[in-house]
Order: sequence, then C-alpha cells, then structure tokens
Amino acid sequence: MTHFDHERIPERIVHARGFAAHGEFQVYQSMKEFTKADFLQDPSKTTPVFVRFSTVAGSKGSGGELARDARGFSTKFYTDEGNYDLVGNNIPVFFIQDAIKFPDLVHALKPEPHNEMPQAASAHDTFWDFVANNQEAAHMVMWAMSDRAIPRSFRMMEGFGVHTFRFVNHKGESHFVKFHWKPVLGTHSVVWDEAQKINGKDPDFHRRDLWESIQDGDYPEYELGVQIIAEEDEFKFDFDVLDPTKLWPEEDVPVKIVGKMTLNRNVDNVFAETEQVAFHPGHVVPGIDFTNDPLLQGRLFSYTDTQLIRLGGPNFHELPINRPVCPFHNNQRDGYGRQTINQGQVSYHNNSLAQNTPETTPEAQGGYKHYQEKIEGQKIRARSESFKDHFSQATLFWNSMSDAEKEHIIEAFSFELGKVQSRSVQEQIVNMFANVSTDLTKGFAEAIGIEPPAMKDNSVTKSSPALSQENTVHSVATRKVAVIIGDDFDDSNVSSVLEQLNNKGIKTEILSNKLGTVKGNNGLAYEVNHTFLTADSVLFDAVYVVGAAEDKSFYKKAALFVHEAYSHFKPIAATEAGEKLLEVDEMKDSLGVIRGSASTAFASQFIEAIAAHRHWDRQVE
Ligand code: HDD
Repeated sequence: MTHFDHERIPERIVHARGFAAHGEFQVYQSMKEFTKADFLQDPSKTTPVFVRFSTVAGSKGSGGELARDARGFSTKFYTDEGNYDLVGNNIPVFFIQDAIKFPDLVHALKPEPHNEMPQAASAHDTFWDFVANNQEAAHMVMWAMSDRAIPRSFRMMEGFGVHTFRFVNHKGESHFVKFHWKPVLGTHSVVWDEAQKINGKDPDFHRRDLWESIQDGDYPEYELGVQIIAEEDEFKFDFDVLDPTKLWPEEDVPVKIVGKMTLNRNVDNVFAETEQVAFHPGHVVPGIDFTNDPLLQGRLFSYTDTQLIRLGGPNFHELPINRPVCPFHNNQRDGYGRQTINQGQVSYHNNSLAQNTPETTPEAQGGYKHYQEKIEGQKIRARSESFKDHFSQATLFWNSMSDAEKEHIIEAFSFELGKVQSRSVQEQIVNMFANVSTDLTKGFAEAIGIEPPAMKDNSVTKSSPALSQENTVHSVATRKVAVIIGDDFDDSNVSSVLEQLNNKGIKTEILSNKLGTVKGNNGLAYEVNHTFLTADSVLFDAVYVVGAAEDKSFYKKAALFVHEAYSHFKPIAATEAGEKLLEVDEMKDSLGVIRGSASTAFASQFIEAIAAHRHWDRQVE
C-alpha cells in the first residue's frame, strides 16, 4: 500500500503530455569536415536513439493531442562517447530570445491561475497579453497559428534543434550549425475543425498512430539535415544568426541531408521509459558545442534543475533509460536512489592511492573540450541591437504560405482572439500584427469586430518556398482509408481496388453500421473493423464509399461521415451505389472526388487524390 501511495511523480512543467519510441540513427556520409562527433563519422555505424514527442502546454492527462500547440521533438543518441540530446520542437523558432523570460511565457500560456482554465490551449487572455507585450513572439506566433501546430501525426512533422549550435572538427575549427529532422512521409497537418473533433473522438490519436505504425512495421523515418554557416560569415545576414526567433531560410543556407533515423521499437513501459527519460540540451559529445544564444545558455541551467525535483534527486542519470551505453567513470557518489555500487577507497581527484583515477579523459583520447571562443568587450546583461527586428521573418513566413495556408492562419487568429475577453488585448494584437501583414490583420480584425489600423509599412517581400507545406513530400504510404460498406453491396471489383490501394502501402479499414461480417451480392465478405459509432471520419485520411443495398439507416449515417470528410477537404471515392451520398452537386464535381465503377483507373485516380493530402480548392470555391 505504501508503494502505491507514492506511485506519482511531478509531471514536467512543460511538455508533460508525451509519447516515445526507440530507434536507430545512421549517418549517410562522414561529417568529418565539420565535426569530430563519433556518431557522425561512419556510415556503417548504427547509434541507438530514444525519441519523445510532446505537446507543450497541456498537463500530462490533458485531453487531446491535437491541441493547437508546438510539438516537442527530443532525441537522445546513445553514442559511444556518451549521450547526445537534441531537444527540439516542430517549429524552428522560439517565442522569446532570452531564457529568463521562459517562466513568464509559460505562466501566460498555461491555464490562468485563478480558475485553471483553459487546459492545453493558448486561446485565452494571458497568452495573448504576453504576446502583445513581448513582441519578439511575433514570428513563432505565426507558426503556432499555422497548420504546423496541428500535425497529422508525429511521423509527418519536421523537427528543429532551434538554436544555433557549433560543430567542431578534429582541427579545432568551428562552424555554426542548425539541425533539422525531415520526415520521409512529408510534413502534413489536419484542419482546425477536425483537430477539435479528433480530441474528442480519440484523444490519443498521435500516440496511437505512432504505436500502431511501429507495431505494423511501418517504421517512422526522419532524415537529419544540417545548415552550416562558417564563423567568418556570421555577420553576412540581415538577422543575427544567434537569435532564436530567426530561422535561416533554406534557399539561402541549404539543408544538407546527412543521415536517417528510424523508429522501430515501442517502449515496454511508459513510466519507466517515456516518463523517466531526462533530456538536456547540455548533454553534448565532443564535436558539438554551444553558442552564445541567450536562450540556449539559460536552458543549460534549467534542464538539470528540473530533473532534480521531477525525478527525485541527482541520480536520475542512472535510470536505465538515461544511462549512457559507453563506459563512464566519475567521482559522483551517494544521493537518493543511487544505483551504482562503486568499489574502492577513493572518490576524489587528484589522488595517489588510485594512481590518480578516475580522471577526465584528455582531449587527445577523445575527451570533451569546449571550443575556445575569443571574446573582446564588455559582458553586460542587455539585449543586443541585432535582436530588435521582430517582424521581418514573421512577414517572410506569411509571404511563403499558399492561399489555403494563409486562410487557415487568419481563421486561427480569429478563433484564438475570439476567445479572448479583453477588448484592449484584442486591439493590441491587431495593432501588433499590422506590422507583419495588413492582409492578415484585416482578415482577423474583421472576424473579431475590430477596425484594422491604417496600413503600416512593411517592405519585406521575400518568401521561402520551403516553409509551405504545399511543397513537401506527398506520399500515400500508411494513409488510412475508411471503406464504407453495407450488406448486399455490389462486390464487383471491390477487392481489386482495395488490393491496388494496399499495394501502395495504403491502409484500408472496413466501416459499417454493425460489427461482424458484411456480404456482397456475389458472396464477397469482409470483416467489419469499425461501426459509425466507434469510428469517425476525422480519424481517416480518405473515404471509399462502396455502398450497400437500399438501407435507409446505413445511408443516413454514411452520409454524415462522407459530408464531414468532404468538409475537411479529404479525398473521396464512390462507386455507383455510393454516389447517392454525394447528393450535393458541388460535391460530385469537386477535385479529389472520384466517381465511377471500380476499375484500375478508378483506383489510380483515388491514389493520386490521396497523395494530394487535402483538396483545398474546395475552400476557395
Ligand atoms: Fe524546454 C522540456 C524544447 C526552451 C525549460 N523543452 C522541454 C522538452 C522539449 C523542449 C522538447 C521536453 C523534453 C522531454 O520530452 O522530456 N524548450 C524546448 C525548445 C526550446 C525550449 C525547442 C527553445 C528553443 N525550455 C526552454 C527554455 C527553458 C526550458 C528557455 C527554461 C529556461 N524545457 C524546460 C524545462 C523542461 C523542458 C522546464 C520541462 C521538463 C524537462 O525540461 O525535462 O526544463
């Protein structure tokens, strides 16, 4: 009973709701020119990894993984030189420039303290008040209001190290580096109405997707990319390369793809692994070092500190999930929950009784040595002038969006600010974002009944096509299709269409009005996977309506399902019997709606429509 009484530990102060998996990493070619990091040298070497994805704002048990939020993307590489942690997000920039503001940011974002509402949402007064009064947040807010904040799955989102780090090679030369994870399936999102419904229908939607794809052998894959800037080029850009509210446009500094990570094993126990894993941007290996980014500097303090309370003392690094896989030795001793039984008399340095061991490995033998940066001038606590432009890259982001993506951003601002009670905060935000784009502000100011301000001058016309999800990889592999079938369906060619989809790696699941078996008019039978009660259109990427014999109740439920899928811009295929569900003429003739008798051409068109992900032209109609 006593053990049971103590089974809970404090949840993470941010990123509390997370899910993780094991995997491995391999570099494509040696990165020797830039870094001496051992795990980035040899393409034949496999490095084990553990990756935890998370939402930021919600508590551990918060309902709904589809909250509008950044997603954490933390990777622990268990290298032969010790653990390297890349503790990033799915958004390449951050809300603030200086870590000392992090507690304020999180206080403003979390549920308001007097009534603890709202859970897992930024759509409330304190968050937007913080933004209006800390305008460095402008750029990340644009990302948070975009489709990036509602990913289709953990497998379909990018990851970013955010900060500028340093690569150091064997000659001691340093380069600035930014890390990227590029999902092999492309970067895809759902729409906001869908996100809210998924949160109710399956609050575990993202973790279920990850868990099931690993179980099915559809291992999530991400390529590691690096952007590199030579130290001497530090001042060649129109932004400060150490400012964490800025990205390096990929068109100016190309992302070099250098390796691949594959997640191939689910955890055995969520508490022991996912909950107890302790990430830290300060866990570095020789060849990777820090920069003077003031956000990174503050993180280097915070992550050890938080584990002390969360995991109950200084021995959290001895928990199985946190332990390095390489030999290690130090003079750390004792403390709560000590696991190692150290031998011998000596636990100090320098010593003569143990021939001066253990000692820090000298650099020549692979030990860590920080890059020695030459610095001149005063060290003061102040924000650099070069950190003062908060709007240019927010506009760059806006300029890079497709029409549909822009529309979604306007809707997101309209939703979030529509929930804000304070008229003054709403007005401040309208004024602030007029610095980013007048089209954007006009769009959402109207929705919340505020007069947009007179035009403000913003001369940024540049765009970065790499930022638009329209330009991502479009793959059909592992997409989920709901196949709607009722009794006495016309079974000619149904199986060949499903086979054609399955051959492309598309998952088909049978939906009907009751569980059991559905039978076609020529004896073809399918086991039903879900009913209209247990599943919903928001849990699928596309719908294939095979139909049924005349059955009013079947068609009523199926019609709701198909209409919702249509309103979320999803591909729909319907055979003749299923066509009666597409009663609205506009639906019949829309792009992404395939009609006709089941044939090879019909299936191919449907596959093409699925590859497009969503058919935004319906939005413009
Ligand atoms: Fe943080 C957790 C990512 C800024 C303080 N952070 C945490 C996690 C991720 C990030 C992914 C979850 C790790 C896990 O899965 O266990 N954080 C970021 C990124 C940032 C960032 C990408 C900006 C570039 N964080 C940041 C600042 C501070 C913190 C500026 C404080 C000064 N973060 C924490 C923390 C957490 C954390 C309080 C909570 C749990 C933990 O560390 O282990 O220390």
